[in-house]
Amino acid sequence: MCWRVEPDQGLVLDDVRFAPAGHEAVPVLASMTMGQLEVPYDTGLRTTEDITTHGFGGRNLRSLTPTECPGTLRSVVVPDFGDVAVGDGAARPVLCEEVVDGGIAYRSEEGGTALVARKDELRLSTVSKVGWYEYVTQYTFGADGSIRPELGATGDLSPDDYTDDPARGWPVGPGGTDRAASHAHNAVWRLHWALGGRGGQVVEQYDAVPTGEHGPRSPVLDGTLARLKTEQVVTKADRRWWRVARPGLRNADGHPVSYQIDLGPTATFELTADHGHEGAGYDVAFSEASGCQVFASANDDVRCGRGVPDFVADAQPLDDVVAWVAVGFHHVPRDEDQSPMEMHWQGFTLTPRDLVAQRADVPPGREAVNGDVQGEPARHR
Ligand SMILES: [Cu+2]
Repeated sequence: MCWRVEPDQGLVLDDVRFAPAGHEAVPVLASMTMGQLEVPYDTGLRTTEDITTHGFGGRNLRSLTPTECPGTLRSVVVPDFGDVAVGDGAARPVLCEEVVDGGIAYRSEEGGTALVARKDELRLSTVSKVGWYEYVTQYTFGADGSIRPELGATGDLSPDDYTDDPARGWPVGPGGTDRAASHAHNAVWRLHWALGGRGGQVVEQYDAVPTGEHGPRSPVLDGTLARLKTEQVVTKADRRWWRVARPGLRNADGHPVSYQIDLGPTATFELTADHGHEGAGYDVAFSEASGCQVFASANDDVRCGRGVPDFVADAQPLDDVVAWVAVGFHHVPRDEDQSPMEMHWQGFTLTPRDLVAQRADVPPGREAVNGDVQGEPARHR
């Protein structure tokens, strides 16, 4: 994996690979970064485009200290672009690299012996100050191969965005005064897939739907995988997820390797620039990779479209796949937001599905457990 900083997107990760224990590293993503962040206020009076107007890089990308980063601080020359002026750049410590505890990875007890391990996670993060808000751009790589892109927001409530309307703000001062305006943090990540290398990628949508039939003990559901052959936008539903697979690359069980896109909590949104476009309110979009389709909205190269609805409009066949993952957080301010504001998080998870034939780090004694073992796993050796 490599990292770099762009004036608009801030942190960009390139050539992301994962090496399960005892296996060679598998290429997963050609690149991963933010594609847009909009903050529209419920009053209708203001929207900021924090990536394309202000930028997460340049001067907005803040230098870190061991207080923010107990791990390793990494420096890079950050060109001095910012909201105010353009000057020279200097090498500054902007990237935090740390290994953090990810909690219990597994526990499996048999015959009085518990096989248990915690998991390590590699975490990369940067901090960008945009106006009154300070954003943490964070990517967490689990030892299980999972990847968790997240955006944290702290700093302070904008002093310019108070309202008298109780439907559009929450009082954060004494009594009913000082209603800080509600607003959304609408983020879109851009993931350029390269499972086993660029191209040859296939996108599928999984749905499990109740049939209405009840078996003797439980309701009966039908699970289906549907191929998404062309560029399109998709929306969330219960028990729905998507995966990017590479049919030409199979694990030892003969299953195509894939990664699953799991949306966490999200308030589905339309970016303000997409208003009125068909398919503007998407949760995930899949487009064929293009070097000039960089931002989810306000994309500056108009020949390639202004944003995601334009990128998918010609329904090209998917092969070299970019996924646009949209996660919205509606922020109703509360007294505790002052001051400073406690960090709030939004994001999603990429989970390996059949990258290897068993878990990525099989502990001793479980090597033979692969499929229906007709009994207790530890006794089947
Ligand atoms: Cu907020």
